[in-house]
Amino acid sequence: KPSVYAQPGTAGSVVSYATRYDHFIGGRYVAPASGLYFEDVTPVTGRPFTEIARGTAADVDRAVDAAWAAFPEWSRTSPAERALLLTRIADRMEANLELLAVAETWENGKPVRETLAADIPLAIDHFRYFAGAIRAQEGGISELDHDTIAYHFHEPLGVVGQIIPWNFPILMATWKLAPALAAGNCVVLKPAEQTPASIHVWLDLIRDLLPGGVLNIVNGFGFEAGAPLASHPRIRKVAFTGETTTGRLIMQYASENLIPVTLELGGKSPNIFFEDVAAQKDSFYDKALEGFSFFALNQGEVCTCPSRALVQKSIYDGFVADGLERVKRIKQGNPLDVSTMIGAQASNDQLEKILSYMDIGRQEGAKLLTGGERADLGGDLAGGFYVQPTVFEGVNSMRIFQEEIFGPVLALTSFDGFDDAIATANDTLYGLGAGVWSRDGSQLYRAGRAIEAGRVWSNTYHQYPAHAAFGGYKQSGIGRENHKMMLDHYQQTKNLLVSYADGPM
Ligand code: TXE
Repeated sequence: KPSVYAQPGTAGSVVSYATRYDHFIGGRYVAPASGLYFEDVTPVTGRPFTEIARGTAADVDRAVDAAWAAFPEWSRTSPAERALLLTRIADRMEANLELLAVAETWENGKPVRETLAADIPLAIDHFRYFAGAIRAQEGGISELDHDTIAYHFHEPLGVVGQIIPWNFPILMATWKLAPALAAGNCVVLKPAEQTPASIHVWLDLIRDLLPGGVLNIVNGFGFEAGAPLASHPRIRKVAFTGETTTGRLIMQYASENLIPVTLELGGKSPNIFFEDVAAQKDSFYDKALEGFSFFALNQGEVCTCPSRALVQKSIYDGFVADGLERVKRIKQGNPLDVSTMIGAQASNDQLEKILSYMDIGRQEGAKLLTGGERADLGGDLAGGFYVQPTVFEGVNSMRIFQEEIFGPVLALTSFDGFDDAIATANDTLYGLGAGVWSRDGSQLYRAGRAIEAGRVWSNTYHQYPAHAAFGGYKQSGIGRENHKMMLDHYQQTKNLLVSYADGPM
């Protein structure tokens, strides 16, 4: 394997993007009704590399029609057939791991060492997991009396709308598509306008496996293509991942049609380090320091980013000094270099948002411990969207502790004891993720139960297996993703109540 992958469009690259991507509707590429396209920019260099169809309500309409046309046949395929198809998608992806990993890195700016080891393998496993889950799913019967039976069947919802963000384009598409397709639905998916192209690279690899109309992709912007999809009167459910304020709008649209929503929204996850972590400077201590530095993973563009670190006062100075050493060792550079640990932010807008939060932190009196600037990597990367891993020390009432920054910016504070830690951890509008670090199993358990968040990692962080439920408490969302329980969000229950008796009712 190369130590640095060649840039798409240059000699030796494993990826060649098309110069233009249309919508994918009814099994083929379709030009946008508006005739308009927009530029897709790589965060690696800040330069445009392809054009994308700019979707509008007319394109969404067409995609919803195509999806309904495919639904009768698709919904009657057996679970075994659908499972086989998902497995074939997974196999195709596995055989093209480097292609997908480089495409994702070029599109999003994240390091190729992560797309190779995490994003794409997790996406592959997701298809395999839901292939197994749908095979293993069973309905139920209730015997009402000797001759009367209530059968419970799982039925697909129909055509579902899915709107995804830009922080893990292929993985977020997979999280939404695998359970929806496994359950027998047809889908209209809208990628984020910042990162549509890698999804099309994926689509080109697998599209011959799917019957036309089962999966439709309409590209475009939130208000132009996302809103017409989420508010379309002929979709039966909308699944969304993105900002909390957009989630509110999605729910409003869905309320007009009285359809279910699943929302995976923002976070401000606490990462709590109890004093016994530092009882010895051993491999566990080292693991905890790694957990401390994980706020910079994926450039901090993770809804569960451990963006608030809470360190017990008795170990604060030593632990933070060691933690900062660790942060300074995070290697920043060309995302296509396999040794790079932090790459580029996904868009210029996101870069500017992060820099403005750094100013906010300074203005509200937080103390800058490291970073705090845009990273200038020079050469070809000079125009890319790079930010230094940054740590601010302050108090939980500050805006940088309360608002989602979605960048490699850590807000660090201390706590006295258990109750103080939990109160600070829960002092947030959000409740998506959390981390707890301790050598005391009972303390971990009590903290895990007391924190108001859908996922609490104990002595680990940032693991996303397909079979662990993921989703938010409070303003971090509604419903869950991953785990076989996700099938419930894409199915409805049909009860058939049958009398087999010949006699009177
Ligand atoms: O999100 P949006 P943005 C957070 C993060 C980030 C901020 C803004 O803090 O800085 O949100 O990012 C589509 N109807 N997260 O502006 O707008 C949009 O086209 C229908 C956290 O990109 O929510 C895109 O496909 N769709 C998050 C998707 O929604 C609409 C991941 C997400 O975009 C729409 C991303 C509308 N009215 C951002 N408006 C996480 N929880 O992982 C936008 N969209």
